[in-house]
Amino acid sequence: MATLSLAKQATIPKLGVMNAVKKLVAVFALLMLSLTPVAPASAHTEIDHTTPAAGASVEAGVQNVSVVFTDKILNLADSTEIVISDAAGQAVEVSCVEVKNSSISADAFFPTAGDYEVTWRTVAEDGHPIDGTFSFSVTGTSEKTDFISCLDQASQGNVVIATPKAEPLMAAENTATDDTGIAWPFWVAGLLVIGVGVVVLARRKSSKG
Ligand SMILES: [Cu+2]
Repeated sequence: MATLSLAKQATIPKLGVMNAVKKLVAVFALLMLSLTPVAPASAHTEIDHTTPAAGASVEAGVQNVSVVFTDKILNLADSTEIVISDAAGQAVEVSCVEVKNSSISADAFFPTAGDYEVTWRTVAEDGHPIDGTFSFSVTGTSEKTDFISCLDQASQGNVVIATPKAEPLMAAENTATDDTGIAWPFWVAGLLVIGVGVVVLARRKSSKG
């Protein structure tokens, strides 16, 4: 028995273990290369700016609320939505919702001071659904006198009226999110390779001692 185990040890030279570790590192590097999305010639659509700006303070009354993207967004049926909620989570009435070229825009009436959150979703020109939220605050108070419905403009040109929903969307990210389907296999593969590496090193140590 003792001789067998000794013979076994002798057949695993240190160099072999080092080569195995090197191979694992190489495999990991290849995995990283194949799984890391290569930046395409045209980057994914991102937010250029919003109005009001995130964190900004605006006066009570009618305000235009918009999300302007770096690229065109797709004007598909029911693919775009913008919901403005007050601090209590109640949806604020919006009007004149437009999806045009690279922006989502709506008018909203803000009667009282407070914090408001804008939740939006749309589809980027490359077909990726994108969504996000941003917040701003309102100061002062205003009477609802100058808020005119723009619903009549629905049939004009490429203006689309998105029906605001009472419930804000579940998405709670501050920035535009893209498809992240590539992230989890990357981490699973990484952890697997690290795990195998640890086992190999542990075996090497135990074979030494
Ligand atoms: Cu994209």
